[in-house]
Amino acid sequence: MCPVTDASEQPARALPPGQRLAKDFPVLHYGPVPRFRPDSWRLVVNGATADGAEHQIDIETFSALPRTAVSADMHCVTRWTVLDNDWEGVGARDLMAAYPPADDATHVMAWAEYGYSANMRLDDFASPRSVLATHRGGEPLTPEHGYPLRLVVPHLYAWKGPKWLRGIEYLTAERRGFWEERGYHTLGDPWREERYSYQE
Ligand SMILES: Nc1nc2c(c(=O)[nH]1)N[C@H]1C(S)=C(S)[C@@H](COP(=O)(O)O)O[C@H]1N2
Ligand SMILES: [Mo]
Repeated sequence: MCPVTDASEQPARALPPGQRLAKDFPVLHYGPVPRFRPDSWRLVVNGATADGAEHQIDIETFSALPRTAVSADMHCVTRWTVLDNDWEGVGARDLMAAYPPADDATHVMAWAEYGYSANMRLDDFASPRSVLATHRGGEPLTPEHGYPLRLVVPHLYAWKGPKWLRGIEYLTAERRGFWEERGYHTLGDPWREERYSYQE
C-alpha cells in the first residue's frame, strides 16, 4: 500500500511529475533508528576542507551556529510528497562559512549513522534553502524523523537528505552515495523527474 491520498484530494499547488500527496508524514528509511548519544555525537566536516583539517563539531558547538528557518515541500522518489514542512536549523551556507570547502571542491557526500550516504553537487548543497534541520513545525525532530539532525535539500528528492546526519564530506570529484550506487540518479531533481541512474 502506498501512503498516498485518493485523487479527490487536490494538492494546494502543482506537484513534480509522478508525485501524489502523502497521508500525514510517512516515515521511510533503510535500517534501524539510531539512539542519540549527546556525549559522543559529532558532526564531522572533512574531505576537501579549505584548511585541510577534519572538523569534529560537538552538539554544543553546533548549537551556537547561526539559525535559519525554511518552509519546503518534500518529495520522496517512491512518489509521495509532503507539502509545507517548516524546518529550522543551520543553513548549509552558514555551515560552509564556518567550515569552508577547498577551492577545488565540487561535490558533497552527506553521511548518516550506520553508513547511509547521499551525494550531491556542492552548488546543490549550498542552496540558500538547504538546511541542517534540528526542528520541524517548531518541535525537535522525532527519533524516526532524524533526531537530532537531518539534512534537507528541498529542490532534490528526499533521499538526498540523510536523517541522523553525522558528516559532510567535501569532494573534488563525484562519488556515489548509498542509493546512487543502487540505481538512483546522481542529481535527483524531482521537477526533472531524475529518479534512476539509467536516465543520466
Ligand atoms: N539515514 C537515512 N536517512 C534517510 C533515509 C535513510 O534510509 N536513512 N531515507 C531517505 C528517504 S528515501 C526519504 S523519502 C526520507 C524520509 O524522511 P521521513 O522518514 O522523515 O519522512 O528520508 C531520507 N533520509
Ligand atoms: Mo524516499
